[in-house]
Amino acid sequence: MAEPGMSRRELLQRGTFLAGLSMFSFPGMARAFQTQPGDKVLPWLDQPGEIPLPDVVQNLLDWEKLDSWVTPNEQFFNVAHFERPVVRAEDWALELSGLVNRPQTFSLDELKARPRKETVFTLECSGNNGFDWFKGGIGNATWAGTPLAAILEEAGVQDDGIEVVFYGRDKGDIVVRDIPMTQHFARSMSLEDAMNPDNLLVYEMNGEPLPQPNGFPVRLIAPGWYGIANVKWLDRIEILPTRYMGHFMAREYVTIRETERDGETVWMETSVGRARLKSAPARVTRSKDGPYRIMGAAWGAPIERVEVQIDGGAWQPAQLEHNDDNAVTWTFWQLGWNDPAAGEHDITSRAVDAEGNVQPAQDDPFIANKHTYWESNGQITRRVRVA
Ligand SMILES: Nc1nc2c(c(=O)[nH]1)N[C@H]1C(S)=C(S)[C@@H](COP(=O)(O)O)O[C@H]1N2
Ligand SMILES: [Mo]
Repeated sequence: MAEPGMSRRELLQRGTFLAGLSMFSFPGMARAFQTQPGDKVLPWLDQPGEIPLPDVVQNLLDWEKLDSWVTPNEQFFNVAHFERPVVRAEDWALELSGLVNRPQTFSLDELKARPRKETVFTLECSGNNGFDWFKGGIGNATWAGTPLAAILEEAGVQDDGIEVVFYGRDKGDIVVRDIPMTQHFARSMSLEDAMNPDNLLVYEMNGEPLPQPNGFPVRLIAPGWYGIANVKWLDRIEILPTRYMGHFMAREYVTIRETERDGETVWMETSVGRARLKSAPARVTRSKDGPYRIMGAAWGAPIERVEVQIDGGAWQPAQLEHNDDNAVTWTFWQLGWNDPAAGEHDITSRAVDAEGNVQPAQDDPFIANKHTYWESNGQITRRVRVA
């Protein structure tokens, strides 16, 4: 939403200015919450429960310990639906086939010899906040690789090629209509979405070779998309003349919403795709000399502002930090909390994007009438006790 008195052009200029400034004055790793020595974290009363699928979801972000805008690799969550294949770079190649004039195979060295591009992107699992144990399926990293678009262009996608399928090395057993199958993990995008210049074939994460749980040696990074689209252990790209309806496109990672249309209930099923506007309280601290502070993050769209509500009271504007004015990296925020009464308190945050969209409340029909757990971007409430 535009500030009063600011033209579109001024806003754009401000955006460019802020982007330049932040690159200049905060080299990624140095960015952090401004915590003072002696700050004490008040533990959340609603701690996430045990992960019921410890083979699938690992290393979730501990919000209370979050202190770096870029998530160190060893603190980055990971999700694997089938297995975590250990791939040796020497035994790996990326195959590009299907409706292309020049099918290609790339070794890791060949990919690394191509133009290198870095991007900072906050990756969130679309299942995050879909369960009480799942609150930390998010992290922010600097990813380095080579643009996908040039590779597709050089291969020459044929006129009837409309869909790009990305396959992982990992595979597993699934049963559909009583048919048992062993399939590789796969996700697809329309050719137009795949050609987005921001998409990278990534071989580095925060300056290190891509860690094995995060897809070594190469993964797709599609900034602005939920985690599921960012295929790890990538070893095959195939161009199809039709939409792809694989397991993780058309059966799992399908959001089911009950909607209303002219008084009729219409059930909508959509494949999980682009990230959604969201925020979360990260932690509450108490400093040595008294004052309390609430800190958190907001992501999924260009963040215009974040507001915080305590015990259902008035929404108070938080102060934004590290707001890169883009849709693909998280913004940190904080709010001073003066003289909270002793006892338990509810803390809720909501983000507002540059177009004025507000992160939905939990009782908003958009969330309340969603029957699957993916894309749970409703407002998050956490609970603390003040002594
Ligand atoms: N090959 C492959 N890629 C995958 C997955 C997978 O199971 N196999 N999981 C996806 C999901 S659901 C998420 S949330 C992200 C998580 O990325 P990370 O493990 O690097 O955090 O990877 C995606 N890419
Ligand atoms: Mo995910």
